[in-house]
Amino acid sequence: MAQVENRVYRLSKEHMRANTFILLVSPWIHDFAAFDYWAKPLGLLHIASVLREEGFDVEIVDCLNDPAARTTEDTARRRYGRGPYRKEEIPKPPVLSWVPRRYSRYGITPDQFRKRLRGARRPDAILVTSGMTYWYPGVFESINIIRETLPGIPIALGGIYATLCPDHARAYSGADVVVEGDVLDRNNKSSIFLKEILATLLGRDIPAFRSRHPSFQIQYPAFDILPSIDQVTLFTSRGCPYSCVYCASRVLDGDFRERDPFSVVDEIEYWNNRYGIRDFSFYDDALMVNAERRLVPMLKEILRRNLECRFHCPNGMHLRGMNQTIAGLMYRSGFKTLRFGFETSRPQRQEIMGGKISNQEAEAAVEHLKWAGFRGEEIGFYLLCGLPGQERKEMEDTVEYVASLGVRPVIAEYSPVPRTALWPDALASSPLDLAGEPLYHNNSIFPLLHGEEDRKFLQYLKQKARQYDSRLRSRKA
Ligand code: B12
Ligand code: SF4
Repeated sequence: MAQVENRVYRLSKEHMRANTFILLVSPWIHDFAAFDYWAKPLGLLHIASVLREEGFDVEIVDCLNDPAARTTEDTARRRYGRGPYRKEEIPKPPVLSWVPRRYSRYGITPDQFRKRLRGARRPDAILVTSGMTYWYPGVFESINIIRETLPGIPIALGGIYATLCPDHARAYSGADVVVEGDVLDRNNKSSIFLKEILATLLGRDIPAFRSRHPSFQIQYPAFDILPSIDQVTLFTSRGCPYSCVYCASRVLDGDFRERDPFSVVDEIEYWNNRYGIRDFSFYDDALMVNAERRLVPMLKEILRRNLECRFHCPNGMHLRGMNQTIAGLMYRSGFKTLRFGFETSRPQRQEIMGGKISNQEAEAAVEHLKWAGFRGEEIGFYLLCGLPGQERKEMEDTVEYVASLGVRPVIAEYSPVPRTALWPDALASSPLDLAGEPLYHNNSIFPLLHGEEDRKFLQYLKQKARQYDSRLRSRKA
């Protein structure tokens, strides 16, 4: 009986939603530099999956994952699902006119964007996502063009910029609704939240959603609506149990939640079998946490099912907990790109930054990884440079220390992030109006060290890191 009732409910709900068409938009990046390091609009694709499951018609216009977002040469340079974007130089925003670098729009051209918007059926509502806070000009440009091309359609804006700078987004983006936070996993009430957003946009009530469970557990993000896919991005967990002072993970994702490792392997197998995808990247903030009950069974299962895939970890993993078993399983199951968050070799600062790793533990982790078969140039340590109060000597010592371990020092310039514990210190240390202007959060302008001397120092440090890197590569040759 329950089944019959369910079916009647489902039919009537689908009937009511039939032909309600939601267009999703993933906007451009405007920046001094951008490279596709396995970037996908994962949040929007999760939303697409839920909406489709609920009977809505869904399409996406993706300024970055459209085949036209790459020139033929860019496509030829793509490897393992990553590569350069097509770019077009545009004027710098006036507040960045002093930065001695070119500024570009990355992705498809504005005309191609208009064409994609006109090519789709007239939508009932549009959901626009956003990435880094300092990428908001690309978001605003997309919303302006949507307004011109498809006047009168309600627009909601969500994503990372909208969550971290909601007042700015409400004041200037031009969206009808600005949504903060994670819409899918809010204490299992997320789909109710998404339903409310749609009801506001459409101006009518919508029947309750069926899916009340955290969708990332069971519904795969709708990668198949992208115009092309050469890699798939995955989560095995959301959030992070740590609370590092410079990080917004908790604000964005809430509490730490883990997936069943076998369901992750099912998802990998699904994309591999159905779409021939071989490259997978993990967006987890805490892939290594609780490895014995998540990562280890997942890797064993990948090996058991004989899946021939390549795995990439562009988002820094934790070094703590790395042992021979994990390193061996990672190597054998096809991990190709390893990036770890190391930050600094200064023990005092390691403590301040959350006590996630010590030099001794880092050394042991490198030994295990190399023992398993990874080469030095496959292992990158992210180093945070330009923290409030950080001296040049500390940054240089850290680069040298990492090079001495025979792995790659990868310099990550500190980007001050609103709503983090370090934000007040960043405001106090920077002469720039970080609170009023998100463009100043850009790591490319090294927001806390932006004087001429500091810029030269950073160039020197990057050059040094590159030299160590090429030494590692030539050792291989
Ligand atoms: C994966 C990741 C990366 C990847 C690629 C990201 C990309 N797509 O371009 C890599 C590793 C390359 C990267 C690099 C960097 N990153 Co990063 N990254 C992340 C990470 C871990 C996940 C982002 C993500 O995709 N989440 C997954 C999806 C599911 O979430 P979502 O998109 O937010 O979507 C949900 C909601 O927002 C909402 N939603 C989304 N869109 C919409 C639309 C509507 C209409 C609605 C209603 C809802 C909605 O619903 C979705 C589902 O619930 C975040 C941290 C985090 N936990 O979020 C940091 C984060 C975004 N990165 C950050 C930083 C600092 C960086 C670097 C600057 C680090 C450095 N110093 O080098 C670089 C900069 C790279 C560059 N210049 O391009 C900062 C943000 C900085 C900022 N000012 O905005 C974050 C927040 C981490 C932090 N430190 O706190 N990053
Ligand atoms: S920096 Fe990494 S370890 Fe620290 S809270 Fe953020 S995601 Fe977690």
